[in-house]
Amino acid sequence: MSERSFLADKLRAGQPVITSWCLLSAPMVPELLARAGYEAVTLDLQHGMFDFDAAVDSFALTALGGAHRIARIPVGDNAMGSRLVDMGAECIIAPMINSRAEAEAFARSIKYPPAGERSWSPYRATMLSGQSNEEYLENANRQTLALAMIETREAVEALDDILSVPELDGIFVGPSDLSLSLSQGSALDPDGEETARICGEIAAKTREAGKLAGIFCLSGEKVEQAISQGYRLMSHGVDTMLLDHAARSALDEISWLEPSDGPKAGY
Ligand code: 3PY
Ligand code: MG
Repeated sequence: MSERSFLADKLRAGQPVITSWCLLSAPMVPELLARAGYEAVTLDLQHGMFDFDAAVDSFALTALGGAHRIARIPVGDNAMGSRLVDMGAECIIAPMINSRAEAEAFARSIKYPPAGERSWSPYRATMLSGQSNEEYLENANRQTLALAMIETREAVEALDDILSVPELDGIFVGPSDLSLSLSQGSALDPDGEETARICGEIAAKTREAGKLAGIFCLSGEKVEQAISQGYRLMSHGVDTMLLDHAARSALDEISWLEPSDGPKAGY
């Protein structure tokens, strides 16, 4: 991928994009995932182990590997979103957005005036995207995506309001938290029928509103289902799970070894 290829353009053109998902803070992991063929890499600063320095290095190596740069910020940490777009993130995913006010505050934190209040100094983003200051200023609000996570009953009920925020580019569904919220904490069922039905409705409303829809998936089957529902940005492949799976498969080749009965990496 050239420096001049932008995630926002692909998603707005309706192209499906698969992102791997990183919890480990070793910056070479995103590079390896990019080189292995993931078109985008998401650094998870909500549930992952990243500090800011590791995220900065990880974006640089993601770019070296030729993939698009996405980050999920901690809950309510809009200041972190602003810092990460300065460091070259092309898309920020904000978890647990439950109202129009939260969606608006988040989206405005990563858009320059008049759309928002992002403060100027994208010296790393310009380098990684191959743009001058002037080009970056002209393009940043369009090229830098703000996606609000829909992952509670409250958010589903407020979806029309959330989608009415002009500065918000789209949504990203968290099916695990959504299933927990829908069942009032009694069932973690990201792949359940009810969760899938609601995910379908969320995608339909989002597309009707002319916004982008993304969703967290853990399998190829879920990615296919998501695409058929209208989603275009799908996660697939969490670094810890990929490593766990690869290590077990590698050891399987040694015929005299007993397979490990240790707990598998989950999510
Ligand atoms: C969820 O499924 O709740 C997520 O946030 C995925 O990371
Ligand atoms: Mg979640």
